[in-house]
Amino acid sequence: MPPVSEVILQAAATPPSQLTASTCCYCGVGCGVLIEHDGEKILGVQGDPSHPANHGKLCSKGSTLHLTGDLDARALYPELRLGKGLARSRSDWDNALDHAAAVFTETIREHGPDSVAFYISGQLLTEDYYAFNKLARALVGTNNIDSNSRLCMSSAVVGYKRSLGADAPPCSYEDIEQSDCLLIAGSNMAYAHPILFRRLEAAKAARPDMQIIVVDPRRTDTCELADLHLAILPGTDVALFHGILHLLLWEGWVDRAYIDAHTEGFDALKTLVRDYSPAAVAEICGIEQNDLLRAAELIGKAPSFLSLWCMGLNQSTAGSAKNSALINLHLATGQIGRVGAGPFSLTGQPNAMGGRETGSLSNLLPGHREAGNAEHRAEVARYWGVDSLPESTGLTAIELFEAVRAGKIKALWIACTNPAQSLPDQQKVHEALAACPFVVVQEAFFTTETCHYADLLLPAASWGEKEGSVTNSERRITHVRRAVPAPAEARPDWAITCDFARRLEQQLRPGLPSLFDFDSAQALFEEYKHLTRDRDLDLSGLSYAILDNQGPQQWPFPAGAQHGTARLYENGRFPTASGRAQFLAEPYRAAKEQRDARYPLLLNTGRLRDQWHGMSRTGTAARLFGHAEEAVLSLHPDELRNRRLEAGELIVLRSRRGGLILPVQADDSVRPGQAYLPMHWGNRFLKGLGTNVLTQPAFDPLSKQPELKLSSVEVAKAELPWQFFALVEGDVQRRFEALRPLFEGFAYASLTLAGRERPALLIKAASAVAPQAELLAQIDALLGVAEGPVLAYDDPQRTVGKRIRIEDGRITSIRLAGETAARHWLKGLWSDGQADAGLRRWLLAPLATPPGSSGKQASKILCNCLNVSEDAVCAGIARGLDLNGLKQELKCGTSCGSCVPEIKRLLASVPAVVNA
Ligand SMILES: Nc1nc2c(c(=O)[nH]1)N[C@H]1C(S)=C(S)[C@@H](COP(=O)(O)OP(=O)(O)OC[C@H]3O[C@@H](n4cnc5c(=O)[nH]c(N)nc54)[C@H](O)[C@@H]3O)O[C@H]1N2
Ligand SMILES: Nc1nc2c(c(=O)[nH]1)N[C@H]1C(S)=C(S)[C@@H](COP(=O)(O)OP(=O)(O)OC[C@H]3O[C@@H](n4cnc5c(=O)[nH]c(N)nc54)[C@H](O)[C@@H]3O)O[C@H]1N2
Ligand code: SF4
Ligand SMILES: [Mo]
Repeated sequence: MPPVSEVILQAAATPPSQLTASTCCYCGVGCGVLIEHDGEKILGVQGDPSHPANHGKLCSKGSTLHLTGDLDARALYPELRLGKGLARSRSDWDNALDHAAAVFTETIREHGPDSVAFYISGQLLTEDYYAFNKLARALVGTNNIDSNSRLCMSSAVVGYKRSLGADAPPCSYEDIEQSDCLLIAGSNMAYAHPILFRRLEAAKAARPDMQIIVVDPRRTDTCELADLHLAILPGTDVALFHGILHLLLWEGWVDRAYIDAHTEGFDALKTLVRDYSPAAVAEICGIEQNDLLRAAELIGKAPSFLSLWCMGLNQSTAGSAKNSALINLHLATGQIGRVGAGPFSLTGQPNAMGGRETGSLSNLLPGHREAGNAEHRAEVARYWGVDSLPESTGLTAIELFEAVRAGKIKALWIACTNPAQSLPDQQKVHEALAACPFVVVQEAFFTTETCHYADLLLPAASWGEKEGSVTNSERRITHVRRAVPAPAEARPDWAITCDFARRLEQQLRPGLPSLFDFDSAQALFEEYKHLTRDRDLDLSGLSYAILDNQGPQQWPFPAGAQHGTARLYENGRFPTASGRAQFLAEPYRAAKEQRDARYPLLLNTGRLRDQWHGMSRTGTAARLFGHAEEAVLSLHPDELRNRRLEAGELIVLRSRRGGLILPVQADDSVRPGQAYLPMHWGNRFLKGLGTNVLTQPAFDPLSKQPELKLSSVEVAKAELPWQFFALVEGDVQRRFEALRPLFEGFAYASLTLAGRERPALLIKAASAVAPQAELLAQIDALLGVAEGPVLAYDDPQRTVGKRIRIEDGRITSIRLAGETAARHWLKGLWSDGQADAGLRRWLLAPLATPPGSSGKQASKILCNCLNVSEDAVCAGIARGLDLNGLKQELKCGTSCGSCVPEIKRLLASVPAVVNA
């Protein structure tokens, strides 16, 4: 601590901080944030009390936003590669965009407009999205523009459109709170939509009669709120929903009057579900018949019934069928268009909705129109003042990258997404990117796997640095405001896109008035909004001024409206040709890839609580690794036992498409026969091509959404006796960049961050034999253990070596080679800021484990806000504390609340000492 006078002086010298109301850039809940800044730098973040999504609350990710985004990881200047195999070098905007326009022009002239493609993102703002869409369709003349929403929401889009006639989630967040019965299917909202989950927790506490059913193959933290958890076998949801409808019919719990007045197609569905008897369904889904009956009864008897779903339904080769089978239940019971009722798809990314509205999937056009519909094309072409829009079908994400690999796409523009981490079947994606003649990557962080392939890297402004609008899961549009300028030469996405487009139109439409004469995000919004007029989403009555004066609004908000629309279909009329909702009668079809003798486990992938996707942003904050330190595969304890594996051992995880080496852990929330791996790992943080080297590119026939939740795999012990561990404090991003390439030669290498106030780089690696001494010397130099105040012990014969740097009485760097048993003890000493007296004695002796040390790993941090570990919580429980006691004594769970479900789970599983 500096002397008090200094603190005051410092405070007096810094300009007063300001607050700018904006949004969180992570999930689709769409929380409002107040960004605290000094006009230059972001200093802090608070929940916006006036925002209707979160009323002032933020989760563990939102509340740490100001700790992320290390400038050392940001893309700061345009960079251009002048030939394959050469390194990229710094360029300037004029050069960079002229070059891009020249390459695109040449490619389009030589190979036609469909030889170029745009792959964009649900994390762009609506205005960015609109600019890209106009660029691709009106100027280039291609429908090859797709977004990562193809991996995320496209099954829900198909579901809503087929069943209800338009792509519109009909509910509001209030409906979740007011519902009597909730079905949460394939959504781990405790991790993925935490603030909405907090709202649900509060609603359930206030009305304990509210019934919650969770459908998920895993026992997730979301199950902490469940009255009934159906741990169905992966991919069997359609059978489950048909089985429930079968029972609703049998018991007379359907709403005949609603069906007759407002729907079509019920008879065919009735015939279909006759075959879905409780016995058959229980067998297919791997659940108890009684649980199935109970689910049907809860739904059938509930005064109001609402369902929430996310990737467990959408990311499937049966994604469209799963969506429609679930919506069928709402139509059959008349549970839609009423308070507390309706089929409510949760959106993943902050502006997944905006992408759908502006038509940024290859098959869509702005204003919920269809690219395949001639009338829609003519309407949009007229509005844009071009002759026509392209007719040829655009490629969807998986097909698009396949076309890149096949050499059909010769210039690819990627913005705000990291396909070299997030698409399935990564081996092929990397091949595609390596083979593509010209790859442009518009990115905020240069560290992503995709940036490696960029021939042109364009630095984008990011959270807090850009203006525009976003739509959250409940159709609510918020004005995103800029707090600080973007660093160095980074620019807002819409500005990059429009600047490029203006250069391209000089080549492709010389002499004609510009289609991209926009000088602000607002100008784009104003043009875009009129394309929604008289469409189901009509938001033509909105403006930035209304959003500023009246706060965030839910569409539809037509011209002249006084307020937005909380709930759709209240009058039972649907935007279909007949005005009636459609029942869809599609049978359950098992996923093609199943367990077999060679690949006996089904791999499921999904989110961690504190990481976001490829971790370009969350992975810069050491604190966010406190909850999950590294990539680990979860297997049921029985599966470990069967394979004679110990928790913590390295394994080779293999699918038909590729393999990964990483440690395994025992986890009884995963059923035997299954495995779980977080989706976040790519080649940066874990050597190999990441989680998605294993996953399948098979996709749903209608939505083209890939099967990211189900791949068959096998697990075997990895024999890698030579082990390495290092931890080095300070300057983490630069050290990361310098050290990461040196670990290419190791079979296993994990590089993550650790610590809180003193962030450190944490490295674990292993190989069959010791590496060359020169490589180790290079690594040591970067770790700061090659010289200076370093304690060292080397046993070259056993290729064992230990080095520890001590400064000011504290450990600042650790390197263990050959043998790493002391790593937990040493990491503990580092974290406590000490250099134990026994350290020197231990170091100089050829002992593996330190004297008096348990060798036990420090437990994970449950409460990231107040730094409370799992061990501390377990000790509290053992002393007899309940949730309130733990909150009072340890303070855990009292800030953002993200850890409360996990604490409850521990309370249910750790025996308390009676009378302690
Ligand atoms: N912390 C965090 N939050 C996020 C994100 C993040 O990266 N990190 N990303 C955001 C985005 S873009 C998205 S799309 C959402 C995703 O939000 P969610 O979909 O809730 O998250 P996931 O963990 O991908 O998957 C949800 C659950 O589906 C289950 N599941 C797997 N297979 C099946 C099945 O066949 N049937 C059923 N019923 N369930 C199955 C998995 O076990 C998993 O628990 O999260 C958003 N929020
Ligand atoms: N195995 C498996 N794979 C999955 C999933 C899964 O559940 N399992 N989920 C899928 C889903 S639902 C999704 S949504 C995808 C997500 O996959 P991606 O879209 O690849 O995820 P992100 O890492 O969020 O990528 C966004 C990129 O944009 C950059 N960025 C941030 N802000 C800005 C900005 O303002 N402008 C620009 N230009 N760039 C910016 C970030 O640094 C980051 O690299 O992953 C999919 N992949
Ligand atoms: S729930 Fe968390 S991650 Fe999602 S928008 Fe709110 S603060 Fe951000
Ligand atoms: Mo997503």
